[in-house]
Amino acid sequence: MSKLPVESVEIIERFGPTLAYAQGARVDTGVEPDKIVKTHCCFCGQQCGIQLKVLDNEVIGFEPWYEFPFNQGKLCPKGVKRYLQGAHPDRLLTALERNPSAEAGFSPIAYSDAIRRVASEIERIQSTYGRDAFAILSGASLTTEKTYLMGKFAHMCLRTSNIDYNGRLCMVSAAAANKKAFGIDRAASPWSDIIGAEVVWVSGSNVAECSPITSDYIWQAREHGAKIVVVDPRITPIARTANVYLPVKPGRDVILFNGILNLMIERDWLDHDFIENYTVGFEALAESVQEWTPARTAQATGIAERAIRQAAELWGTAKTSFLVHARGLEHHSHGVQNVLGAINIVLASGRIGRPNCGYGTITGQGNGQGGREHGQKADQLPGGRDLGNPQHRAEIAAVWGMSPDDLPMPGVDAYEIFRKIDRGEIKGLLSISFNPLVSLPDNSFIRAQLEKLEFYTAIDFFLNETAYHADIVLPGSLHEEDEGTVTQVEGRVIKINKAIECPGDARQDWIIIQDIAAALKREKGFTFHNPEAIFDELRRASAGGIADYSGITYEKLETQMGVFWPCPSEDHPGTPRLFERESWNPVAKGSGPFYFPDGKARFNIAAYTPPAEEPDEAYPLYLTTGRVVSHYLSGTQTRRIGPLVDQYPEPRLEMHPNLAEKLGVQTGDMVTAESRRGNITLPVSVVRTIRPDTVFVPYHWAGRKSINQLTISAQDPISKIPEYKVCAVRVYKAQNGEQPPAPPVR
Ligand SMILES: Nc1nc2c(c(=O)[nH]1)N[C@H]1C(S)=C(S)[C@@H](COP(=O)(O)OP(=O)(O)OC[C@H]3O[C@@H](n4cnc5c(=O)[nH]c(N)nc54)[C@H](O)[C@@H]3O)O[C@H]1N2
Ligand SMILES: Nc1nc2c(c(=O)[nH]1)N[C@H]1C(S)=C(S)[C@@H](COP(=O)(O)OP(=O)(O)OC[C@H]3O[C@@H](n4cnc5c(=O)[nH]c(N)nc54)[C@H](O)[C@@H]3O)O[C@H]1N2
Ligand code: SF4
Ligand SMILES: [Mo]
Repeated sequence: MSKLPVESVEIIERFGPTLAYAQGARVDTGVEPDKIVKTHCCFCGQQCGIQLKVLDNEVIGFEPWYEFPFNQGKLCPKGVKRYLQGAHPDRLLTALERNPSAEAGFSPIAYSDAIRRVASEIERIQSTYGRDAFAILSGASLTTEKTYLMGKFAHMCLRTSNIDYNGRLCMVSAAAANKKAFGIDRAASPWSDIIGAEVVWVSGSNVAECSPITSDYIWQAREHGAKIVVVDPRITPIARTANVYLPVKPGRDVILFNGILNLMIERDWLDHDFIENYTVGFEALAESVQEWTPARTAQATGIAERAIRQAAELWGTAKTSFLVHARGLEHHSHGVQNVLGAINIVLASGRIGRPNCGYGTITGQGNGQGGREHGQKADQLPGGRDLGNPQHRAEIAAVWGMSPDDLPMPGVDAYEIFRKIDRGEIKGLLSISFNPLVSLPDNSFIRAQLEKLEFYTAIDFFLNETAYHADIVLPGSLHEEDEGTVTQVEGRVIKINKAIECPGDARQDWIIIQDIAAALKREKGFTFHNPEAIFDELRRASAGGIADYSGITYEKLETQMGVFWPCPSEDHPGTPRLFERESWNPVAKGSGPFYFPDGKARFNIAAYTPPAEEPDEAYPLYLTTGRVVSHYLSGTQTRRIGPLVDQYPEPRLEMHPNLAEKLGVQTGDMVTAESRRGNITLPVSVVRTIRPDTVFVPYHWAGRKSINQLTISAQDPISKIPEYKVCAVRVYKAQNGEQPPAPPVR
């Protein structure tokens, strides 16, 4: 059964006009709503509280929710405009089946027929090629209930090893490093600790555009006199107000942290008591950073030695501090080492686990935190347990009422799933809340693999670019069409409330998954009647694990406006600040507050390895990629919200005036950027806010506007995160403003 080739690019051109605007939406004109629903934003990991105004089963606007403690009514442009997406004409209202001709696209099909077809293809593929030949790609925009159900569906219903999720592209470097250093993967401190910190250190995070409410916390700190240090190859909005800005050469952060630690040791800016009593491994680390003298650090990072010394002194002498980082540190083939470097300077300072001191990665996806805890990760079981650990397998098998021997062994990461398709080991795929054709690096490889699948089904509320390649598309639910929980950036579990019913034949995602299980006649364990029932099982499954939710109830979430995990019993208040000496800790038997048997944190030697691809004569510039404030991820949602499209209609390439002069281009000119994998032609934006050896392009667009045509599929050996933040390119003025042909699909 071979797949009909469908070129995404052509489809985008055909469907072009409807992609851009949410014309159908009723705009808030002060009409009295039927009801107002307190819930949270559907986009980033800040999960701002918002009140949705609902009229006739349509979200028509919003009101600020001032009482919700995290954002206190504040919202960014995406949160303000999110309500426009629901009424978009592209909203999937029926299941779709691919027509037998590539020209004709899809036709609506009855929901029950679509489910039957999915089940029979799963059955056929698993019985012909083995259980692991059917893979699942899941997402961290889903509620925690759904992510739990996806893990259970893969491991218990399909018994396939091959499930992974889009958090693999996101916070896994931080997760791996946090587990190595602290034994737990969660922000160490609530954001309220930022406000009273003397120094706030921000590495690789464009907070003003990507975690706007976090910038508000940093501004409040500054108003209280805090000094701000920002490390980024670009002078992002937060960097413009920093006391010390360090314009690091892409891929060198670990060197910088090692250089800072070298100075902390030399000047004795260390908390000896903390290091001795609550950590292990400092001596070996101290020896390893000897080589990173200020002069060598400056030379390797491209930062002036004076600025490095200033930053070290601010950090070293502070009494309270908060260090945050995001993907600029983590999206590297040595992302875990970068994060370990950051954690080392925090531990050496001893400023963690007490008021006004803290550390955390800024979670990206809406449920980036909850979505990485309960079993949709390739090697994971609920409660942050390990699929490879016999005791953990037995614990979860007991909750699920199955034999541990029937649980599959750990599978592979999301990119490796595509390599397995290439090798013919995976023949079928179900994806939910993931758009890999836009979001994975070197995406012409991904397109080729989608064409090799014998069967592919996607669950989404829009026909995203990956779903163009599906055989069956199932209409899932928007955030406001379902209830459940998510865990936001600080580790606070919160409640998402349903505002409207799914339109047409669309269904809540968890119902779709249970319908597939029933059609497979494997419904045991998949007969939940509502998200709360799933949550109650999740609570039991998480009990005794590191990510312990057992004491959290929907009622508690509503009345307390969120509960921080771990929360091991119903009378437990939750744990806003980790690593306080008196904090509850199921693992530590020793005297320390960290999540290892001896209670001590681990220093880890953080080694420098260069990025997988460095500039050379043929490709002399660094390309780094990321985001802009008005678009979200692969753009499936925000490219359909008119006012956000108007703010930033298409990708632009940022370059420094010195480079622009060398290339003979000005703002607005079309340039072509080329890597060893692909090319893109787009307008240039000449800015003084970027290193002259680096160009930046946001990644929210598809087809020939996707910068992931150029990025490299190199991955961190531990976390398997792709190296989105560094590859080598050449850039030149586009001939007659035209785009060269795309390289042939490999
Ligand atoms: N507007 C908006 N907000 C979002 C999202 C979105 O798509 N749009 N997505 C959400 C998600 S899932 C995520 S993961 C977060 C991402 O949030 P961020 O990580 O803050 O955003 P990015 O733009 O990916 O990258 C951050 C910064 O890293 C810098 N950088 C590049 N290379 C390096 C390097 O080698 N070292 C250092 N120190 N910095 C480097 C870039 O210049 C950029 O300013 O945002 C979340 N919020
Ligand atoms: N070049 C480059 N590439 C990157 C990055 C970068 O910095 N540079 N960043 C990476 C990062 S950090 C991330 S997180 C990834 C994100 O990449 P993806 O996860 O692929 O991006 P999304 O746009 O979130 O795609 C999710 C899909 O889920 C759908 N969806 C959202 N909510 C729900 C829901 O509740 N139910 C269902 N059924 N569907 C839902 C949306 O409509 C969308 O089609 O991109 C990565 N790609
Ligand atoms: S900061 Fe994030 S959660 Fe808050 S409104 Fe903006 S996109 Fe939504
Ligand atoms: Mo992300």
